[in-house]
Amino acid sequence: MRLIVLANREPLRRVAGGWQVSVGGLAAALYPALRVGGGTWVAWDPGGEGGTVVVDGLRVVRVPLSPREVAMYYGGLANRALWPLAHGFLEKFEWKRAWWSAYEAVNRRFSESALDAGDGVFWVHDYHLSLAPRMIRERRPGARIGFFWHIPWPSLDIFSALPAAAAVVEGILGADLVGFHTPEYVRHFQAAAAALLGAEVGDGFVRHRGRTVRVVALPIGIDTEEARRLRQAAAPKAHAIREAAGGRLILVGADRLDYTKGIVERLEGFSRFLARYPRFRERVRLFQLTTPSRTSLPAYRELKKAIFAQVKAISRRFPGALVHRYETLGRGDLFAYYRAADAALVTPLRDGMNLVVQEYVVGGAGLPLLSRFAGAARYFPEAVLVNPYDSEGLAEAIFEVLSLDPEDRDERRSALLARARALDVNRWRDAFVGALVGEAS
Ligand code: GDG
Repeated sequence: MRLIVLANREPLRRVAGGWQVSVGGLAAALYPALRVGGGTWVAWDPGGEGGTVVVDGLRVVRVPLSPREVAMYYGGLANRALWPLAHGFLEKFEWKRAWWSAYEAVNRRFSESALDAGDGVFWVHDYHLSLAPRMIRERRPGARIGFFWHIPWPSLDIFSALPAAAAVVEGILGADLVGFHTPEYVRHFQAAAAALLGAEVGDGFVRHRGRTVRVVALPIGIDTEEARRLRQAAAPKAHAIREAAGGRLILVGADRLDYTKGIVERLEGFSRFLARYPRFRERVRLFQLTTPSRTSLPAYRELKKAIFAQVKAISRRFPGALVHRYETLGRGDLFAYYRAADAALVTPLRDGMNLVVQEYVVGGAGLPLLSRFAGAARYFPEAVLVNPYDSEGLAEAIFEVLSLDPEDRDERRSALLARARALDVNRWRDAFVGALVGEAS
């Protein structure tokens, strides 16, 4: 079987004298499946040159986009329309017809590049490329096509705000198999298909225009073996972090700078915790690790300002209790913080799944606080589940997690570890591809 993956981001990073397949995330997970039979990955080329590169047996077809297309397809439709809507942030949702036209054109370009890659099984990823399954189907009706939506699928009343809502659902239904992280997102997608297209829906399927599309909940995990290795290698750096903290208990938060991640609300909760439990003021340090993201968009620039102002205020009020690092850390450094931390604060306001909590479960030393509104909450019930909007509740949960009986904590940790292993990303990939290809026989 030859796999042809379509995803916005390319699975490459530049190294001296050429390219390397990137080490983390989706790329690393799909790579083993792509190498079998000489797979292809179609992605946006941020350098704008285009062309094909072959790295370690993987062909990467790079789609060049003009700056205008990037601003409209990626900065506009994907990240100012679909992203906020999918996460339930109606007040941040914006719509422009020109963005939609650019989105259609770019989806077409990706689809054509994928079709030009020859015969194979297509696997399309995420909200940037929702129209590609149908576009591929139109040109190659017998194709085998899978689609995975990595972010939440909102309820119908929210999704209906999108003027192109029906076209997005119809685009996705070009696939044979559609995957989401949770049964709730599956139900919401089916409700949209029924209401907007008049499709027939039932247990695990949507029937539309004479075709039956399977719709499944298949939660993504992390590469647990890689995380275990990173944890082991992080021992010296974790020790140095603890030493430098001078005996304080350590908390960690790690996120892309994004309004869905609840960073402002988390810092507010932390500040309340320190105000309410004075004896912890000199006994705790929170490392908030924030990776720059979508920096050209106004909402992200405003959020950055708000976070920096808040960090300043908290640091003034409680010296030494908060360290904010705004940069992209290497994986080794990230895992050193996980390993050093007595608890993690994973408190998104809404998240399709959330991988950070899984990384902390494998790489960390204590229990995570986990938002009820992350897809991961239903798969990690032994975490300390919180409502991220409730700063007083967060303050109490921080107290609770730092005061847990060690036996209880360790039991819950083992249970969480078993759950992370069960979701391993290699299983996820094999389950999705297996279901997709199995349907062909
Ligand atoms: C989307 C959905 C879904 C973070 N800081 C650094 C760094 N990271 C890495 C983490 C983790 C990844 O970024 C973030 O993954 P999440 O799942 O938490 O969030 P999104 O980026 O929003 O991902 C999400 C996911 O897709 C998969 O389907 O779970 O719900 O929103 O791996 O470790 N990595 C490095 N330096 C950092 O400073 N190297």
